[in-house]
Amino acid sequence: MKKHFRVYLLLGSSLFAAEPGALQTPDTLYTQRCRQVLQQMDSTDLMLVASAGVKNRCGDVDYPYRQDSNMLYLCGWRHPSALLMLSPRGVNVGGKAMHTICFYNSKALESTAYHRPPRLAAVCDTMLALDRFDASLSQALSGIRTLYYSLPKPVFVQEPVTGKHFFLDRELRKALRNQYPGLTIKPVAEPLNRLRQIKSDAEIRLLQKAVDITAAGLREAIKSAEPGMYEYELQAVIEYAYQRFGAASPGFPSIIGSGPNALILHYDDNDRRMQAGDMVVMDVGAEYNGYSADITRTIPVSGVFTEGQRELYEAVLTMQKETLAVMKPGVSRRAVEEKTREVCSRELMRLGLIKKAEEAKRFLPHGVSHDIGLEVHDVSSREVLEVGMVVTLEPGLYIPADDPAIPAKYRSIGIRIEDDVWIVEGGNRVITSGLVKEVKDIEKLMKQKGLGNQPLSL
Ligand SMILES: [Mn+2]
Repeated sequence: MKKHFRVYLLLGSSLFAAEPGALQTPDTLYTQRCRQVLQQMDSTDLMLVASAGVKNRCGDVDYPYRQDSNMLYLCGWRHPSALLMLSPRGVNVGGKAMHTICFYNSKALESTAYHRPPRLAAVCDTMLALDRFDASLSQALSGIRTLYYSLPKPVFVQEPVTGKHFFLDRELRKALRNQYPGLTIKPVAEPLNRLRQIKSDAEIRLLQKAVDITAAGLREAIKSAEPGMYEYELQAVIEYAYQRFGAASPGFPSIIGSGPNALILHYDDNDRRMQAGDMVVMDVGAEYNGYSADITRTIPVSGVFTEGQRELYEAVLTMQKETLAVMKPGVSRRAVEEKTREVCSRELMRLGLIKKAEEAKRFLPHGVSHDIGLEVHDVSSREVLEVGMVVTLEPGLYIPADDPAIPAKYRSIGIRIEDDVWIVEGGNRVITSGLVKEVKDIEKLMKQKGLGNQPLSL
C-alpha cells in the first residue's frame, strides 16, 4: 500500500513539473543575478545566503515551508538546509576557482518526493554536500574583510521558566567575531535590495499572474457577499481561487474586515457575521512562484452603497486616481504620499468632515504605498520612483463610530482601495486594472451569484 502511494506521488509530481502553463523564472536570469552581485563585490568580500529554517507547528508537523526571499531571488532553490556562497575571488574546488557554490542537504532532497530536478546545477558553478561547508568556509574566508550574511529571525528569544532572554543575532554576531576576528559582517540586504527593487520582465509576468489569480478570487467574493455570511466565507472563496490556479498560498494573512472590523488595519480574525448595511474591506494577495500580489477592495455587503458609504468611497477613489496621475519615474515617494494627503484633506473638507487640512491624518492613519515582489512589503532602498519598480497605492478612510460631531451617515465606516502599480517609462501601468472598483461596476457585479453562494452541506 505504502509503496503504491509513493509511486503515485512520484508520477503526480512529474506531471505537475511538466505543466506547460506554470510560469517560472528562467535559469539564465538567476545566473545573471549572481553575476551582477559578484560584479558589485570586492575581491575581499564573501556573501553567504542561507535557506530559511523550518518552523515547527506542533509535534511532528511543521508549518508549510517558505524559502528565504534572497535565496529565491539568487537561485530559486526551494529547500531548507542549504547555503549559497558567492565569492568574487573564487573558492578552490578540485583545482578550479568556483564563484557560486550551493551547499545542500542531499538527504532532505531524497525525502521530498515532489521536488523538481535540481535546477541549481544550471545556475551555480558547483553543488556540494552540506558536510563540506565547514572546510570550504574556512578556505573561502581567508583574507576576507567583509562577509555579507544575514542573521536569522526571530532575533529575540525568551525562555519563560528561567526567564532567560537573549538577542539571537547579537549572540551569533559575537560568536562569528570570536571565530573570525577582524571580519566585518554586513547584511546581504545591502547589495541585494537595490537589485531586487527593480523588477525584470520575467518578474512582472509572475506578479501579473499573482494579481490575476487574486483578482479572480476577489471577483467571486464580490459576487458572493451577502448579509448573514461570515467573513471567513469570503476568505474561503478568495483562497479557493489561489489553490485552483496554482498559487502556493496567500502572501500574507487575508484581511476580511466587515462593519467595525473595517477600521482595524491588520484585522485577520475574519470570524464576524456580516450584516446588511456593513461595508467589508478585503485586503488580500496570492503568492505565485514566490511573488505576492496585494489588492484591496471594499464593498457594501447588501450590494448597494448607502449615501454616506458612496460619498466616502468616491472620495477614496478620487484620492487614488489623482495620485496615480502623478506616479512616474523621477517622482519621490514622499511626493506620492503628499499628493494623496492633499486630495484627502480637500475631499474631507468638501464632505464637511474636517475644517483644516491637517485634521485629515486622523481619518487616514497609514502610509499609502509600498513595494511588492518576493515579499508583500518588499525590500525598498530608493526614495524616488524608477522604471521597473512595482508599488501599491492604497488610500483609505476610517471614520470612527463614537464621534457625535461626525454626521451619522459617515460613522463606523472603513474603506480602502489598493491597486498594484508598475512604474514604466514616462508613467505607470496599473496591473490590477482588470478588477472592478467604480461604484456602479461593483453594484452591477454584486447582482450576480458567486462561488460562495453554491449550496454545500455537512
Ligand atoms: Mn498593501
